[in-house]
Amino acid sequence: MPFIDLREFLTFLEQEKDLVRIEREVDPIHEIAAYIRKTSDRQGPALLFEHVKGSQMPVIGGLFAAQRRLLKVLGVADQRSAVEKLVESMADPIPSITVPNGACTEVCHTGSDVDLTRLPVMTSSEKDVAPFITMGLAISKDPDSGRRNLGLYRLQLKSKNRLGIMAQHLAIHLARAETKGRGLPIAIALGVSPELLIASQWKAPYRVDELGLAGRVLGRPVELVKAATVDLEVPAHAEIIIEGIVLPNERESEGPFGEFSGYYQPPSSKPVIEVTAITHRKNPLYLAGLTGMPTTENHVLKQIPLEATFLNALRRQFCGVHSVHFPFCGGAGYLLIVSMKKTREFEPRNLIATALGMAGPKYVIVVDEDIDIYDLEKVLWAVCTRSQPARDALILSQINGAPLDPSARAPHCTEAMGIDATLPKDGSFPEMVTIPGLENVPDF
Ligand SMILES: Cc1cc2nc3c(=O)[nH]c(=O)nc-3n(C[C@H](O)[C@H](O)[C@H](O)COP(=O)(O)O)c2cc1C
Ligand SMILES: [Mn+2]
Repeated sequence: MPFIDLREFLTFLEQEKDLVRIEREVDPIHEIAAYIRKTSDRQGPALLFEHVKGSQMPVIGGLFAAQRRLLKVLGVADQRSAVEKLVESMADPIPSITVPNGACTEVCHTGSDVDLTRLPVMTSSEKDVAPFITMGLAISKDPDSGRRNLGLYRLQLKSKNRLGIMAQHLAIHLARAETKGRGLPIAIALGVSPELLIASQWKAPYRVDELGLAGRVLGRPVELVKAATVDLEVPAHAEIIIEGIVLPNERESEGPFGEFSGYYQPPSSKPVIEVTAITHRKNPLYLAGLTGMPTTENHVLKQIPLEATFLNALRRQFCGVHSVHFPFCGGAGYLLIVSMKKTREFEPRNLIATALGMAGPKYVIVVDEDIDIYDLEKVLWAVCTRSQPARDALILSQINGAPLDPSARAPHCTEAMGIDATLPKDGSFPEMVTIPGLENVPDF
């Protein structure tokens, strides 16, 4: 079901009784995060905090604490259909359009009027160094080609007009701007429609504008307006826009921050944004997002787009790939399970090498088509009964792999392993046990 903006989605959730209003005043330091943790742990409703200490803005949290809300956005009944829908949509993008006016610029603060501390940015985990914006859609352009990129990158609140950032494709834009001795213009859209958040999690190839996928999921072009102080276009229906420049050749300590692995990421040197404007709707809502021990909305939001990314890429190489799954226990990133009908005996090993080459998963398990990849008991049963460690494991050392892996000895350097748990093609394997007539037993 398409939702043009966050508000439309919230109205829908309220009708569905899947949104709860919290009237009592809550503290953005840890208390909002604790509420979101609780709703995440029980697959509960989205939360609307009406009164937040120190700010006029209401806060939304736990929007994707339960997967059912993401499935509603995509208009499908289950995870498998959601993944297939995104794979189809990726092949058929609808480009965004620029319109003259948008609600996101109703109020405009620039220069000394910029004050990030007026936003109700939450501090999540106990040892987080500062409040972090986690659901900000970062928009930037390649300084050479002008091509746009979208990503959700955590932003550390440093002062009234300064943010730290930890980026992926945007980091390439920054490196290219720096070679020209320039900073990188950036716009961060807060409180965007759910389709935009989902599209941001597509790990599209570099140079591909993820807004095209958002348009396809929405069923119409995403509407953009010109930003106030930087040469970028921003989603017209966002609640809040932060504009600024990622400063060239400037790095500052960022972190610690409690990450999706379930561990704190220690401080390290990261780029810095100098904020030039904050624009917003007249009565803006602030969208918070919890990251931490699986399962949080971080994991729920990225899982299905990540599965679609890998299903799409692997199917291009291996026609027998049936489905893929990044379970939450692997932080929706470290462990990839693939089911396939292999066409040649050792094909799963090629698939493992390809998947590990995509710099994401640290463990890959390949099973036959008869295994339900969403059933981890069955997957591990296949591993235990259909594979031999020395024969069927494939280990790579020292690769640029799983991000923020707490067990890695150096940043961006991990080891990775795949297990081929498929049966031999020639049928030389004991038969699986079955009981005839099981389907005829009446309900009792
Ligand atoms: C809530 C949330 C927070 C995220 N925070 C970060 C982050 O701080 N840094 C990062 O590199 N990726 C983060 N991600 C993942 C990226 O947004 C995701 O991999 C995206 O596809 C990256 O886009 P890009 O490939 O265009 O850089 C986050 C994802 C979610 C759902
Ligand atoms: Mn990208």
